Amino acid sequence: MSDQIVLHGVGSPNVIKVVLMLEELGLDYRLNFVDVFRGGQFEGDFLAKNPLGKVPVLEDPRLAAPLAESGAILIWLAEREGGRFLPATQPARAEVFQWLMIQMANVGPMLGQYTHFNIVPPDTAPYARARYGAAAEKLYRVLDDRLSNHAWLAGGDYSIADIATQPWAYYLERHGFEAAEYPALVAWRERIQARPAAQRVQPRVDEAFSVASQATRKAATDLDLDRFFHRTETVPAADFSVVREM
Ligand SMILES: N[C@@H](CCC(=O)N[C@@H](CS)C(=O)NCC(=O)O)C(=O)O
Repeated sequence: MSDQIVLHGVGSPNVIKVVLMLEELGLDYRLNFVDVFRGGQFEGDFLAKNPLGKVPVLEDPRLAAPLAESGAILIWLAEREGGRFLPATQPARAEVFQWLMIQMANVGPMLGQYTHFNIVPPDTAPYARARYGAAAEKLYRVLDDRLSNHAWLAGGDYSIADIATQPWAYYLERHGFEAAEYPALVAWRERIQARPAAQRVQPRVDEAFSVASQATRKAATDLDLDRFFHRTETVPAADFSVVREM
């Protein structure tokens, strides 16, 4: 392992949150593109780093082994750097973990599913689309309510809970919701985006992932896309060709 931190990923929110954290901490790191649309996450080399076959994965010379799961990576980096963006004492620490886990267990999975069922043709799974749409709406509302009377998700200070959730907040409009109806969520999202560290994220992500990602998306075969979406023989066929143009 080299002595530089390496973050394996693509330009997705679960990866971007770690890039934001690395920038906030001012750490030296390199981004490595994993070709998820062509099955790079299922290759032996990558599965040895994360048996779940998902990005992000962090390789850090100070770790005994590659580390997967973006929430675990944020906690590791916070503690590695002496507790930055994570209070050392309770009960403030518990509140950060609560909002971090709301992101990991709810915001990410539910918004991710809604994104998926928005991509497939509408008649493929109307029930699933409605179900995850309702879940997404509830979560955007919970976040907006919380942020309407707290500057930061966990209350006191900007923390890894905010860092984990902010990249997901950009799905609000993409999911068809009116930004004006979620003013506190939008103001908080933009407040983070204005931070110098956040300003450095997109250029790094674009340089490392965007061109490569678009190229592999376009080149992905139907079989590649089936594997990416974990489609099985029991799931009805869908036309995923729209993904090539994303
Ligand atoms: N809970 C995981 C989720 C990671 C995840 O879903 N990663 C996606 C990209 S955002 C991925 O690797 N997808 C490829 C696949 O599932 O095959 C985390 O937060 O790190």
